[in-house]
Amino acid sequence: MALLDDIKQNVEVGNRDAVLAQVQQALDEGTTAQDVLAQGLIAAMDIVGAKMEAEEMFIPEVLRAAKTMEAGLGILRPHLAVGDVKVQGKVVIGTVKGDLHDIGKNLVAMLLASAGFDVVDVGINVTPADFAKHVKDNDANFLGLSALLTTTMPMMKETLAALETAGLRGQVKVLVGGAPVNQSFADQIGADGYASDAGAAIKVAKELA
Ligand code: B1M
Repeated sequence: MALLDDIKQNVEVGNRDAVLAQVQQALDEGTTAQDVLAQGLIAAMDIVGAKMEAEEMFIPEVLRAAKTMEAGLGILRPHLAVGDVKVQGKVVIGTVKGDLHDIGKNLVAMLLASAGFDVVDVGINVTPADFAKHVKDNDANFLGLSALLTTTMPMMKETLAALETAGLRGQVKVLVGGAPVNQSFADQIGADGYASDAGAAIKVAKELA
């Protein structure tokens, strides 16, 4: 669809005003929020990622695209609610130590909240000890860990170890995700669940609840 292609291109070049207008236009024309997200916003970040890898785009431009994507997400937010508002449990969610990527984590947090989970987003670059502290302070029964870098994936295992050390592992189900993470890694580190995207995260969290 031409409009979704335009959104994709405008996210890529960081044209915020155009993205805000076009995301709204797409919704007004009856395109679902899920399609705008997948075929417009997320598709753009996949292109940005490929260009970043090929050194055709650099950090300031990537950051601009990321901020533009988040602005578009702001318009989609109320339309992504899944309608089930029964409280499903308390989730602490964050991006692991050494990792500053938060768009995917924010999306997962947003959809979990809209699915009825009580979500405490503790941000980015969170140490294992701080995750354990947040779980304890919030009396959470879920912990969501996001990692976007192969170099930060080991922090997930360290976070599980910190929960164990703090005597909290038994009270909390740990859900992991992020582009380099997969089911076999999740199994290997002893996480309770893995989700490949935000939609799957809700499904897995509900299964674990
Ligand atoms: Co970064 N970066 N980045 N980056 N960046 C990637 C991840 C990379 C794949 C790009 C590439 O080279 N192709 C690459 C990682 C390579 C690797 O490790 N294998 C990379 C790199 C190398 C880096 C730096 C090291 C670059 C440098 O400095 N030389 C640096 C590291 C900084 C750091 O973290 N310490 C860096 C920096 C940045 C920016 C700051 C510029 C910016 C982040 C801005 C921000 O997040 N606020 C950025 C961006 C934007 C990207 C790409 C282009 C896009 C990420 C994104 O937001 N995607 C990314 C390439 C890519 O992924 N295509 C890339 C959209 C988002 C909706 O998807 O985050 O995958 P995603 O989340 C999905 C799923 O993964 C899943 O659900 C989400 C929604 O469907 N999910 C979960 C995520 N968390 C989950 C948790 C769950 C369940 C599911 O349960 C709890």
